[in-house]
Amino acid sequence: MLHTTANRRHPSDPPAWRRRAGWGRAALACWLVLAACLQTVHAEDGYDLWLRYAPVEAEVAADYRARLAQVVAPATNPTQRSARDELVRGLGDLLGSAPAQADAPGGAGALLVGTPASLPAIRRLRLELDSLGEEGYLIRSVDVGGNAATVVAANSDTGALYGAFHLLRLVQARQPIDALDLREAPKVRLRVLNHWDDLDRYVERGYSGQSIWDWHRLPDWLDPRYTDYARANASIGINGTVLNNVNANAQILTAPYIEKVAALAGVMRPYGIRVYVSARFSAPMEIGGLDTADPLDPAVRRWWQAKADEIYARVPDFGGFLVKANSEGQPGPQDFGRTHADGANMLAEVLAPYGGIVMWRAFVYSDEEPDDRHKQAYTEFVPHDGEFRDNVLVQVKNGAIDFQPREPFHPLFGAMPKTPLMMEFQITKEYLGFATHLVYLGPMYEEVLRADTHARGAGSTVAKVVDGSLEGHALSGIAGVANIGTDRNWSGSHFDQANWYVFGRMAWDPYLDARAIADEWARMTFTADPAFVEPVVEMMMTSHQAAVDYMTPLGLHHLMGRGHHYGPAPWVEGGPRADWTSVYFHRATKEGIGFDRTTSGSDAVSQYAPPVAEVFNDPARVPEDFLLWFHHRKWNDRTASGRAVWDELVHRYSRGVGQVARMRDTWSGLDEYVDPERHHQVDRFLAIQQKEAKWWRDASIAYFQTFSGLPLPEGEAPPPQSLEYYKSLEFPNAPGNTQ
Ligand code: GCW
Repeated sequence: MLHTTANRRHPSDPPAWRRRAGWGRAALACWLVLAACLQTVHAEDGYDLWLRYAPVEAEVAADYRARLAQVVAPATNPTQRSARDELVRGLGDLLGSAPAQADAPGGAGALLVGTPASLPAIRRLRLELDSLGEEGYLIRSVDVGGNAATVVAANSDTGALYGAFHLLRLVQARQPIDALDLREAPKVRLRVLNHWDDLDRYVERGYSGQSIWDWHRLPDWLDPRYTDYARANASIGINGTVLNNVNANAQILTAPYIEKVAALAGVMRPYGIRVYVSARFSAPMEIGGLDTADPLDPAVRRWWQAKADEIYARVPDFGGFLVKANSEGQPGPQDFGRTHADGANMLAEVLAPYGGIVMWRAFVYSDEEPDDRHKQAYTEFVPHDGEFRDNVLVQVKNGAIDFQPREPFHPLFGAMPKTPLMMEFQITKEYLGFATHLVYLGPMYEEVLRADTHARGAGSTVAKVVDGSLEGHALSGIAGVANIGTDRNWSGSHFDQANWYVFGRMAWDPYLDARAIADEWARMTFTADPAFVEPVVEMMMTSHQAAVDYMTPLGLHHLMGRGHHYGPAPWVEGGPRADWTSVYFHRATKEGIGFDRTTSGSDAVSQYAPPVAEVFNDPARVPEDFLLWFHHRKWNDRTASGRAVWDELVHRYSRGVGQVARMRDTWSGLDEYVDPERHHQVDRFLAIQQKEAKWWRDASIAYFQTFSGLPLPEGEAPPPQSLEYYKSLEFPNAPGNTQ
């Protein structure tokens, strides 16, 4: 429940962003006004993310100040210092004056933060902490010597740091803190960002500037941004980062780069974050002078062992390797006649003594086998279930094709019970409008995590596969391809910060609710005023379906421009491989449209457990969002709405465009709650999105109509340009393309 006073607002009050800054409130002390003035000098540029710590309304600030008057938190090591500094800074900014700091609680309103080992006052409370594990924490309202106090307790300093961020979140979201009894422990062990960042600072599929890693100036120059990156990640529980692109450069494994990696590890360590690198499988040949990278060759194994020893000598808590092997031209064990298991196990063996792990990607598809690309990862990996060492995770994209706007869950989930499967989500929006389209990914992540694999009967959700609970794996992980760059707002757009945020929150707990996360994010990032939060959350929650509708409705997929993936290009055909064309995926003819993956088609459905396969195989039962993913339908076949396939397709394209228009309206009516800088940019980006949504609709309809030969349903506007016009558009400099 919210503090009721927090959001009370009189129509004649100044706008929320001004009130927050303290303008015009005569009751405030002079120094506060001064501080507020200074604050307005610094434009809102999004740099502070959800850690903005904007002042809470004066009427509630007093309550919070009374309850959090004094921070009692040891600071004898860097992690403890991070927690204490964050609390002092956060509470100070939120509540208008920094809390007192003390070694032991005294008087009312003490906030105890630490572990039984770090703080005697916590030890004396005899809290039950065992079940919280290494990284969990509890937050509780307690009585200390007859005074009301709050305790944030954990078994480790990192757990206490996570608890400190949680407490700040409560204040930021204006939650009551007088009767707290919260226990939190992450459900997934490895919560990792994957940066597709090259060593020259180019970011593959990056839409927010250059790589934040300034490799050239490392290790001597540590950009303060690295610390803010670590803080932001720790605040949502992310505990690992893979620094470089999976299309890896072996240079990262050379001595000078290991020094640079070590420097970054030093910044991340106090925040509970381990660093990992993407390893190029052929590195022993490229930088080691060997003439093979065969994983069973003793010299190759010795080379990797020496490399692991070298890395751990510099980075004792190094996380391990991420590997993209035998995929899209990357080298791998198959080049030497070996299997994925041979390759992964060789690396796992050299890391095991140090506690390192291997994240081996299952995003593979062969150029020799012209089988439905949907099926290839399953075909290649399932036979190796049980062969991987116990410090290997197989990292599987959420769907079988490639981060499309919407995909059914990957059939590998539930199909490799003996292997921990790590989820790979994409946070950067390669196929979802880059950074300009407002698309909140929470509903998409939620849909995949809640999907039922039926691997062990009903209720075997993807979340249970991923968190290890379905098969009892201790090792578990979720990875997200980062959307972070040098742009001042980190993610290229203000609303893409929400995707970084929701990724972290769901990696911590894959059962969380996308709407609830949007709500807490909006409160922290903009304002807790419900008149703002409610419409914004609604807009965020509808945004994913809107994008699916205007780009790839009814289960269509992979129709973006070749290479850069910007804009509609359902006409793409020819070139080096069939499955790099759009026509391969939509299969439109005069008769109908869609990829037949039923038992009478490519039979990809049979890779799912029977109850799932039956549903996907049946055009009357398959969720309509996946109709053309699994079925080739005639243009005049009826859909659930009663409309013919052609009419439904057009209807959905237009529905998506209409939804973006509503999002724009919503946002433009919220200017009084948001600072002008951020409001303006979101407004302009929504205008771009609306233009591009319409482009998607028009170009797609113009193209598919050449097959269906059918008129547009009544009331539908024809595309304003010819198909030739849409086909003629070229974007050689679209961002993020592979170099
Ligand atoms: O989605 C595709 C991207 C590639 C990427 C690949 C992968 C890093 O277009 O840019 O390469 O997936 O996931 O390996």
